[in-house]
Amino acid sequence: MKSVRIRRINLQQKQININDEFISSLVEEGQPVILENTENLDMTENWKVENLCEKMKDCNLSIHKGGNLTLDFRTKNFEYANKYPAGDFLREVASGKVRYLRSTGARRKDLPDFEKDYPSLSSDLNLFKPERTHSQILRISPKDLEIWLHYDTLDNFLTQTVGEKEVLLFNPKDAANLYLDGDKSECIGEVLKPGDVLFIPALWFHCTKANNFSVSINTFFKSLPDKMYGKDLYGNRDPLPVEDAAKHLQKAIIALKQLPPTYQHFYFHKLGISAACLSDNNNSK
Ligand code: AKG
Repeated sequence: MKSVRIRRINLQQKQININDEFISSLVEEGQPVILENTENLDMTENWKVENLCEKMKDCNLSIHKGGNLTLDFRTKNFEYANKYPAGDFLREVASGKVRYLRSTGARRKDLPDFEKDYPSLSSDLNLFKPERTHSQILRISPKDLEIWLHYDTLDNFLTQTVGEKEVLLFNPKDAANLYLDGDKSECIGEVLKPGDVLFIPALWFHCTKANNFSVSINTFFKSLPDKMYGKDLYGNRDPLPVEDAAKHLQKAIIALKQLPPTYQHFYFHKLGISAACLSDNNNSK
């Protein structure tokens, strides 16, 4: 398996301000990058568990609760618990219990908005917010908690504020053979330290493991034209043109299924080949 070192950009050394122009250049490049030496994002001292308990004392949380540190969305080896007092949650996380916060909005249908939902925390940080931010999500995990491999359809900044977190990333090009062909898979494993910000381009598969008590905030933002996004609470709904294409594809499959198996096989293959040609053309532009 080919392992590639992820690029790190030291913001202070390079005198870079994170602004929308810089963000557009990252999106254009389409590669994961760690931004390090960011100002005022390392909360190791300010957000010790007892400080967090005080700052979040009025919060009731919707959390993931389970018995296995490897959370798996497909087998749902956890349950959701609502109205969980933040103090109980934080102390349980600190003692290593399987609890995980992926913050939700004020009401179930609201998008998470870290600044609005947790003002006592957000006022401590100098967290940048891209102009086209979709949602900002607070994530708190115990030591050794692993999050399943997945991709999101929005671009993302994952900001590490307390503790270390390992992140494994896979290029979307490897989607078809992530598990099968190690030779062709590109694997990028990295450790995020407090103050690091990882840019995860849309569609890059990622999974994480907290090395210790960990607090992160992730910011989903949009980079396709607005009209391509549907209503989406979690940042993982396919762009509308993809949903449209899927409907056409479904129609194509129904049409081809009228034919005898030999014809079906031949024409599925033939249409598959033309789809591959189309993507080659796109790549060479
Ligand atoms: C994301 O930012 O999309 C993640 O999946 C982060 C999960 C985590 O670090 O807890």
